[in-house]
Amino acid sequence: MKTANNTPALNPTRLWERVDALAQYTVAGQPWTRRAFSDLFLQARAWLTTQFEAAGLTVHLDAAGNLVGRREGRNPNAKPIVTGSHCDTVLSGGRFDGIIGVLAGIEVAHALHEQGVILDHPFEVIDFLSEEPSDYGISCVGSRAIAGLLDETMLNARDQTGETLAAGIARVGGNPPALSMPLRPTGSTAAFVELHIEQGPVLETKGLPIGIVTNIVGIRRYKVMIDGQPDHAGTTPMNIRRDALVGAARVIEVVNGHARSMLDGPDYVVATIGHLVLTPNASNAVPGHVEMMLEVRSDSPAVLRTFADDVMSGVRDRVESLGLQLVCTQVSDSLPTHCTPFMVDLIEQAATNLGYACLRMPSGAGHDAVYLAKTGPMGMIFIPCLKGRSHCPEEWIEPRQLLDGTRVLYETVMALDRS
Ligand code: HGY
Ligand code: MN
Ligand code: MN
Ligand code: MN
Repeated sequence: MKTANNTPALNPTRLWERVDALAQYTVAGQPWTRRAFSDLFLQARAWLTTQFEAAGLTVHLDAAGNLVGRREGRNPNAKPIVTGSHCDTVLSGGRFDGIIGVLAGIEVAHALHEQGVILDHPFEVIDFLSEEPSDYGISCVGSRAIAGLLDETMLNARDQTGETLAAGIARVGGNPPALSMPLRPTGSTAAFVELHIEQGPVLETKGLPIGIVTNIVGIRRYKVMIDGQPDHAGTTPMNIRRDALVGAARVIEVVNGHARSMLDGPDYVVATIGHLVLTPNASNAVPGHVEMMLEVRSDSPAVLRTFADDVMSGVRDRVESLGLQLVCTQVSDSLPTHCTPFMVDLIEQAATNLGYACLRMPSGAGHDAVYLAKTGPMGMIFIPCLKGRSHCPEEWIEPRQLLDGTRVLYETVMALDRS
């Protein structure tokens, strides 16, 4: 099962070739973009299916549109050991965020298949649908559904074409009516472990090859709408304008200032307005309407609960004094999540057994693992990425780093199977 130098029979060349192959499914001229629910995403899914099958996995789509590869174990009553992540990207994102968790899972399955190793537990590799915030405004669509947390409001959310999330899920092969219940109830998995790039600078700065995640931030997302009045930019005097973008600028300034004011506090707090749609968006028209997305992340439930209200109550007068209307509506919520302590220990042991120095650390990024934690024990493995950059075309890792992470994933799966 292991080659001479104590390395499982993983095939780093095949693994990296899959990274390159999957990266080709990107919007021409907009590397690297593969938005969930898009035709390109479906083409990538079709390719992934062939790779799952080549790795000896039987493949099916679950009711939430997650692509599930499964390898049966010796014990038909044993709960599955599950790994996976997501192959969708943000706009002009990277080639590794989420993707390496799916491809490393396939490589572990492929090595088991080639070695004829039958585990005690079933082993599953999942490509979760739409981990990134989708055009419907909802992130972690497939993993939320697994936990039974994709509610009616979310399923009825519409994208800019007017399609509902439920219709989108059906279009990619899911079955929305089956989503009123958790697809995987609490206790239905033996364990879930996800390999992911750190998307931050800590491991690279410390020169460490492996991170073991201790906890994952909670994320709250809000739609902020500012209504003013579109007018001619040349003939409307400054004192009677109702310029929605000026109001948006005041909100953005207060969001940023409020999060900065917590920099030296006890909690991890970041807040971002990264998506903004301006109407009519013409150089010679006074902006009439702004719709933007606010996201707040923290390891403190109290901060998540109060941040947006504190900001809006603090800025409302200054926006409404411009003759504008300000409406802030919560769109989604994920609580801060702790990785299962024995999983943290087990991953650390696996990495140490392989000779890797490693670091226990929090995740400022959200992950599907947050929702898989509802189904059973959960752990995450981090590898460094270049300058900690992610959600941008500069995202990069070296083949060696991917192999390091995949070896730790393999050892973790084997240790879970023995436990
Ligand atoms: O946004 C996140 O935290 C993740 O990278 N999708
Ligand atoms: Mn991401
Ligand atoms: Mn990700
Ligand atoms: Mn067991």
